[in-house]
Amino acid sequence: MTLLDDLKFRGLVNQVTDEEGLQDLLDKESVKLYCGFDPTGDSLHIGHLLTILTLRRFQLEGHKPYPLVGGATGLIGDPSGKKAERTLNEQDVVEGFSVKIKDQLMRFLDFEGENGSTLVNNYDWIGSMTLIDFLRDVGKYFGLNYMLAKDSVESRISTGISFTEFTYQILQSYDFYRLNKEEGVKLQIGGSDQWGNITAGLELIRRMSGAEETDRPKAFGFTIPLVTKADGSKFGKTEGGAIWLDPEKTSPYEFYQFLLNTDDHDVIKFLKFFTFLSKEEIDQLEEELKERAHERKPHKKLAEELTRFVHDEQALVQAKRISAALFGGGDLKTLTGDEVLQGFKDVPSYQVAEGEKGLVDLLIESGISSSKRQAREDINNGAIYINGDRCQDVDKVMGEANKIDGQFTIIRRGKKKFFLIKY
Ligand code: 383
Repeated sequence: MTLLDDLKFRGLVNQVTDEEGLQDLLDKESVKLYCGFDPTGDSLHIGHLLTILTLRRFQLEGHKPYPLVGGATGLIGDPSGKKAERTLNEQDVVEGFSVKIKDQLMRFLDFEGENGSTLVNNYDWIGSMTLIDFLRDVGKYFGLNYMLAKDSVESRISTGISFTEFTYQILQSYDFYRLNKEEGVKLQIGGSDQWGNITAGLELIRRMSGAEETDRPKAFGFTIPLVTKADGSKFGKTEGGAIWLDPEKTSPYEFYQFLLNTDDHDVIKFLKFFTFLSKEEIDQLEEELKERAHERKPHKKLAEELTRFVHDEQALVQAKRISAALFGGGDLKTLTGDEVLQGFKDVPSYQVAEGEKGLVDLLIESGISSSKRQAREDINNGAIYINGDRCQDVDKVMGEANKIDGQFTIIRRGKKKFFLIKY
């Protein structure tokens, strides 16, 4: 199967400027391709992952990715797909974000070997450009009507768009031109929201390099679809916010659980999008879903593959251990302190003083039970669990033996109310 056929099988081809031409080029040489990421936050999120994985698919077939950090464009703000004007971030904030985004990109692509990636930052060429040069050498190639007709602008005419964001398409176009001219980059990829900016770049390359003579463009554009869900809700958002790739913002356990909870209607599509499993393996899992849906094998595979890719094997093992301890009848007492913190990040927690303490006092001090009477009643009724074990002893004295990894006690009241005691 050729790379393009594989991308088609996965549903990853949204639009291509000249499919036949691109196929020829990919057959002929190791193609340099790029995709940009603006530092608008301190981490990439799961919405960015599909383009990163697509860069990786090209790389695995021998092509050379140029991930680009938008140190300059991040100071301006892309109006594509945005309903309202963005607020500008301070320059030092954008610089800080750039470093973080760069570090993340470095983890997902190979930087060694013949087709090792080259990381670039458009601040390196846009940052030092003068206004006069910009207007004379680049702006002159852009017709106002052409710019106004772009979706990103057209959709904002009635609600408003600043000159700053209006100009964005010229900057991204200039990047493509620069990378094409200086590095021989011939392909830009992005999500479907980037189609307007990508085609504007191709137009600029054509005009500035005078490539009209040849009947085929010197460069190509390719977009992948936006990730949509069968139920129409937005992918990658939970009650707790976005699913981030930074383990400090979304723990590997949360990341794993998010994927494990994928809807049956989406799971095969997501396996194609997000994993490197072969067509045969995915077909097999589709059968599993039909025959033994309750076993959730495809969901487990999706969560495993992607947690391992974004985090690592150890993080995956932890995520599975936490999941088993919480939902699979596993033993809470065998978790490490770090695993407890991941698994119980969102439950109420209480800091209590060290030393021996009666269970009744602990329940009151931490606010789990509202009064001494209530605490005794809860214990007598069998509603209180210490680290997963029911405790009906009202005289129970808590000690070292009730701590997990010497740091925590997990109290459960009733079926599902968890509390984390920290010492
Ligand atoms: C900047 C300079 C370039 C080329 C691209 C850019 C960034 C681009 C953009 N991309 C999004 C982002 O940065 O705004 N103008 O958050 C997202 N991408 C990728 C993909 C996506 C897009 O980083 O669809 C989702 O992740 O293209 O929204 O010279």
